[in-house]
Amino acid sequence: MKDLKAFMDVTPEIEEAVRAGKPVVALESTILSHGMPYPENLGFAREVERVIREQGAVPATMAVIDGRLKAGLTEAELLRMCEAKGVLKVSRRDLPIVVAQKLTGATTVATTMILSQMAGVRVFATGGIGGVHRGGENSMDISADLQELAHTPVAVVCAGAKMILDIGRTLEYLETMGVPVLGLGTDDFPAFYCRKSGFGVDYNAHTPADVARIAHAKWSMGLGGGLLIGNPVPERYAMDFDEMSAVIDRAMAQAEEAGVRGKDITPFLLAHIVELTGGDSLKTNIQLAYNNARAAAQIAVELAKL
Ligand code: PSU
Ligand code: MN
Repeated sequence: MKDLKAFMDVTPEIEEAVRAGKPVVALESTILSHGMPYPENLGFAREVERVIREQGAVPATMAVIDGRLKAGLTEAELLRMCEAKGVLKVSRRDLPIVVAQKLTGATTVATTMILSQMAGVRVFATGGIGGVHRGGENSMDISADLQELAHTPVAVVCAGAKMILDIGRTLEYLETMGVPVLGLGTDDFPAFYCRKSGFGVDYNAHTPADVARIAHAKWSMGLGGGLLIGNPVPERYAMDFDEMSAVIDRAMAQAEEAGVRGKDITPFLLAHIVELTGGDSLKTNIQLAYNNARAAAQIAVELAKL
């Protein structure tokens, strides 16, 4: 990456781990600033880092603070992301603006992948990815996350995609862009709150070691680009598919009524889904993200051996 030091601050711990080839796991900050309410997000932000350390990997939460790209946040910076006052949602197209204007923003999956590549981090844990929105064939609302997965060499562990998206078209798009979609111990691409979406993955990679070997093969051959790993929410935290479908339909009707568009759609829907489920969806969201952090750390540990 060009002139990394001019734009990015990597904590000494992360820099040292990357240099030594030790396992590091990236985390996004949009899930904090625009995906979960305060103060639950702060408890989550701390715990998810602990979960990664427990597996023997180093967490690297990404963000843009006063125009500086950050890999690894201080406690004060984490708090700032969680309070989310004036914190923008930063995808690829927003990055030059927040940097040049010295603004503060939370990184989406796409931007977290970019910052991961800059910092030399190859594995990233999130909750759900962006994708082709329902009605995307008309609105052309397709998250930049999908293009990033096509081009940026990071393995992204997620719990699938929410039913606010058109999961079938999201998977078709990923196929077109040449992104391997793996299940971690599952044949089904998960649907975030639920373990199954009704759509299959390309390949059931049964263990973190399998995922690491596949990622290593992809990058060793010079194929570049990312991989998407679907890791289903643990059974005891999973929600009922039909119930969640109804909730999501209602949230989408509310968005339509409020005339919400573009980058504000996802945060709007996430907040309304939490409200409509009386907070149950937040508990599931938090647990699936821990589950992904654990799996991502195990993949990073395996990758470090290759
Ligand atoms: N989906 C979720 N939770 C999230 C997001 C998506 O279930 O928090 C966030 C992620 O940061 C993702 C972004 O990268 O929203 C996608 O936004 P958009 O569709 O505007 O690209
Ligand atoms: Mn969009």
